Amino acid sequence: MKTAASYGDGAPIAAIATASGESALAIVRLSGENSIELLSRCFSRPQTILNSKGGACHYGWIIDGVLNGETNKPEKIDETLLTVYRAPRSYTGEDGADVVCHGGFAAPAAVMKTLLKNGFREALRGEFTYRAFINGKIDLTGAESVMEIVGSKTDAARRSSVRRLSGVLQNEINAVKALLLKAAAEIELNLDYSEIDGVGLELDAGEMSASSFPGKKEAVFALERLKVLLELYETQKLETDGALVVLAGKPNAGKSSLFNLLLKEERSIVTDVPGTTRDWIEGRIVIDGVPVRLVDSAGVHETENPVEKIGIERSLELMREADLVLYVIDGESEEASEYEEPAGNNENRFFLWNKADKKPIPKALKEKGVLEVSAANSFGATDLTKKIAFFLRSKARSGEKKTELFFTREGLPCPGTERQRTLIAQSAGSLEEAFKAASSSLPLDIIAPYIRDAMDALGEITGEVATDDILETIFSSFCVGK
Ligand SMILES: Nc1nc2c(ncn2[C@@H]2O[C@H](COP(=O)(O)OP(=O)(O)OP(=O)(O)O)[C@@H](O)[C@H]2O)c(=O)[nH]1
Ligand SMILES: [Mg+2]
Repeated sequence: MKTAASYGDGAPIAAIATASGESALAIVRLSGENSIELLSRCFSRPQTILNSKGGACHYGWIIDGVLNGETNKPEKIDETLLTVYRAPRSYTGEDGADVVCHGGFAAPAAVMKTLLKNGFREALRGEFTYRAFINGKIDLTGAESVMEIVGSKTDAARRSSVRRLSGVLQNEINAVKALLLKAAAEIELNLDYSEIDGVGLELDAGEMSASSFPGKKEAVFALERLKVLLELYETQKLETDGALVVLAGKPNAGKSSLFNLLLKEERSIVTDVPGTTRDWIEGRIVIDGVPVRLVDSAGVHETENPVEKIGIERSLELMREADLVLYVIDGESEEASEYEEPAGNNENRFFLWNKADKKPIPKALKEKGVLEVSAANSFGATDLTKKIAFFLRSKARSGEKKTELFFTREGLPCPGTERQRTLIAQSAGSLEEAFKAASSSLPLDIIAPYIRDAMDALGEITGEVATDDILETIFSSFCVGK
């Protein structure tokens, strides 16, 4: 793999920016030093683009062998419309162009081949965005949001990424950093004074409680804001990835029947043979506005059958991962009324008494909160979906602040990637360490580095503090042409 340094070499690069496949049009993108001059060597109207001031569209043909010294008869490659950009007014901040040619497999590939012949090299993954970042056109949160937009599977995900592209997260991170900078400055000031005349610390200590320190007010506020970002991330994850809801229980309980009922389609095989579902199957639904990955799993029971065993292992694993387990009890079975609560976390679990059409739920179980349903005639389904949605919503807003925020957060900052979340958590962790040190009455020169660490972690989010390895990791996960 190439290192980040090769991303930044400024060389003229080109890439097909659209997905391969039959389509009306495709875009071949190019950027870098001298790129317009190189392009003019294989364009039917070279002077037009050489004279172009940028931001303008030009019609012409990509031609192979016009000015590149080849003796072969020039060959028309494709009819194009291209937009020329002049630095710094371009996506990358460099000279460049977007060549719109015909779509499909052959035309863009031929245009690309011609460009490579004329001095361009193939762009690395994410290299255009990398250059935009290096040239100060975009910060790291913006760069990452570009890939998030490309990868968005729901409209909610797209909206959230667009907010980050508009700099909403960057602004919030910078605002928190500014608070910490103020805190750090106050600490430094006190450190300096205490060095000069030896009174700074004693004076402050006299004025403040034991756990206080200069700049603490700002640091506390900063931590609060970081915590909100972390909470919003969890909420957004639910909104974009969907919550994992797993149907589990003994064989024949009616898991697959309930799965089909909730999905409103006959996806999972239903028979009266226990052990019908061997492997788990997933379907996507939206329950009262909450996106859900609904999973039907193999019934859990004692077995020697190696195939069933694997399926059961997977069921148990899914139950552990799930945001919510719908544990289905076969109401018709003998042992139903004295069902045993399966081991594990009961907080994330609803018990469903299925086949209520055959046998109503015993009062004792109803009082314990077991829900009565019938996959056969949809009894209890509306109540169940409401309860699922309510549960998932409450789970997502573990903090009280989220109550009003959930699903009404247009414009609110929110981390979009695991990298950003980890760094925010790291920053918050450093601040908590600073408070701990303060409450142990440790001196300011012990507290100060924690505040600086917290700032550095935030700087890494926006890319202010970022090494080549970090950049390489981020940009190499992009697609070519982006
Ligand atoms: N009367 C009645 N029968 C039901 C109901 N739900 C499921 N059944 C029947 O119960 C049997 C088992 O249903 P499934 O949905 O395949 O059960 P499962 O839990 O997926 O079973 P496994 O995949 O074997 O673990 C089938 O014959 C269904 O028609 C219900 O609400 N009422
Ligand atoms: Mg089944």
